[in-house]
Amino acid sequence: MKDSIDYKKVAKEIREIILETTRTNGGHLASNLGVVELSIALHQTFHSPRDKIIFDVSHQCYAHKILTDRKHKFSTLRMTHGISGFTSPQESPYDLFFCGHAGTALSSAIGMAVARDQLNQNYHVIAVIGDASLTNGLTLEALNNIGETRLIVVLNDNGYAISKNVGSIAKYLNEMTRYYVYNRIKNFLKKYVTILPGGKSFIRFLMTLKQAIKSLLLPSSFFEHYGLKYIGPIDGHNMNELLENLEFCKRQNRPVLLHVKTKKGYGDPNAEKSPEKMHGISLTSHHEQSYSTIFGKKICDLAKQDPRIVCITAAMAGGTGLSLFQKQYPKRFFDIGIAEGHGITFAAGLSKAGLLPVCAIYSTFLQRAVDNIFHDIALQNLPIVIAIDRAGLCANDGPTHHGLFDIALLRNIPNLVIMQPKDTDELEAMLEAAIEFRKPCCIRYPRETKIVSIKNNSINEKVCPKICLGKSEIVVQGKDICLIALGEKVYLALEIARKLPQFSFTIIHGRFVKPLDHEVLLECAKHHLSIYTIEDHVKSGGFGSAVAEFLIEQHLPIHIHIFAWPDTFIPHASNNEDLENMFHFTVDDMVKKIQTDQGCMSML
Ligand SMILES: Cc1ncc(C[n+]2csc(CCOP(=O)(O)OP(=O)(O)O)c2C)c(N)n1
Repeated sequence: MKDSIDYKKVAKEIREIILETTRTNGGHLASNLGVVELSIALHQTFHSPRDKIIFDVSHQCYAHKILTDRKHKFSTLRMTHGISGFTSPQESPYDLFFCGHAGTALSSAIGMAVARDQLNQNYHVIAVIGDASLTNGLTLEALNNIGETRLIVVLNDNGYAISKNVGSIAKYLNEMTRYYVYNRIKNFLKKYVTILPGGKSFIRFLMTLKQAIKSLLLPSSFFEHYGLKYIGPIDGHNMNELLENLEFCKRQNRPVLLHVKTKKGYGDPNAEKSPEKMHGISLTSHHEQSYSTIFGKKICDLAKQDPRIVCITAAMAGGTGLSLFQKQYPKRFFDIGIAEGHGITFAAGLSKAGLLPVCAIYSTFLQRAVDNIFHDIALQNLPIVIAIDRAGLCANDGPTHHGLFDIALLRNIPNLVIMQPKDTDELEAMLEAAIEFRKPCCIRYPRETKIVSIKNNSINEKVCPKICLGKSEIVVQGKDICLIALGEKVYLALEIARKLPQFSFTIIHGRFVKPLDHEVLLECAKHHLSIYTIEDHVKSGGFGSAVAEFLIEQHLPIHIHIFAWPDTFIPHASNNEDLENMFHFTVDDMVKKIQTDQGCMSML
């Protein structure tokens, strides 16, 4: 049956669908182009969903989706009510986990394989993991636990994370390509020498020498120390090699690792040439005024003045805007790989020894490092700046990528300072302040800005031009209703006030989640009937919740309402506006709520 399939044709068609869809919808292009043959071979060899194929990060699951009943829906990728850019069990029984963070595949695969054995079931468990995700701490912990569990690990080695893969494991994998030459020689001998007279016994002789030759020629296999049988490396674009080796893996009664070499972006000349740029195609292109770009430029300016400043990224130099710093200060720049926890604790060491570390990490990935922040930074009260990028909605990527939990995870940790700027000008001011505070400081800011920061248009510049620790900014002084907003939501508060001219509004930009501006909050509570807080974060444990906690202890007759995201996982969508409409989080929804509240209160 396999011989009758024109794999080249299938692969070509899949690549065309991926290219066309990512052109209009954005998404992970280069990683997906690289695993087309591998995905076809996996589905040809195994019987998913009976056999369990688990993708690490799962950003490389497009061919898998196309091959598993979602070809007709693929044009809706990452769109509102469309299919997800990651695996999603809600969407298909072929997708096992909601996944978007690196390093989870091996742990969950071991779990499933152990459960299968305990329940006396019989299916294959296959973890597909990239070379960069392999370096993740969680993966290494899982490797240490594989023992004799029967499972198959497919290592998709393209030499890249988003940028070039870093660290000793990357170097080691590179060295393993020597196996490639060895395998070629072995296969050649098997194929041609056996047909010669006496060839078979010559081969047998060679095979007895195999282990000796292997240990002489090749670096010892890292994976074999963990109990996995190492196979490869093989050419991940050669269907015969893939099918033959996956069949071999299937027959093994122990953990095996198949090392597959692929080319990121394979099949598209642009993506092959610039795999880093084409890792992800963004619809909202990274414009000059994005928070990440401004952060990158400002940190370079500050580094010019202070030679102690060093920057750390966990494999996200481009996304966080740190590429500029990397170029200007290569010796002061550290890409530590997909290792957020290590990055934070590494920063603690740098700080203790006299440097001024700035770590730029996406809100959702920082969740991995909460204990490191608690234990290694806050408890030590070390002066480190954590730039929390992508705080708030990240519409296209969905629940694994929205940055909606960082405040709740961090604001209960003593010593931390947490702030959010209302625009990119204020981000610059906050970075300067954070360096001056000499404390552990987090600055959260969103991916997208609706407000292009225009100098001289910064609201109420006179009131508090400087960022003072724990001081909010009074934008408008009124007397009926007080709106306290965090970050860009202050512009939304101004819009609410414009739509409700019958009320006199006080509008405050909170600036600090921690320490909170108790003085201003108290004044507001004393002189207004209602306080509304607005933030781009979940309600529980967020900024509004901090305001409410403080005010509840003041025993004042004040009505408080928190505008924030509900206690549920927010799905992906074409854009943030669709999600705001879906969850009634628009200006008009807030206006309506305030009108209803005030109407009710006036009847009392
Ligand atoms: C914990 C975590 N940190 C960062 C990321 C961002 N990220 C998405 S894909 C990727 C690179 C993954 O590289 P690799 O596993 O080698 O797969 P490839 O894209 O090269 O196929 C990174 C860093 C993430 N998904 N999860």
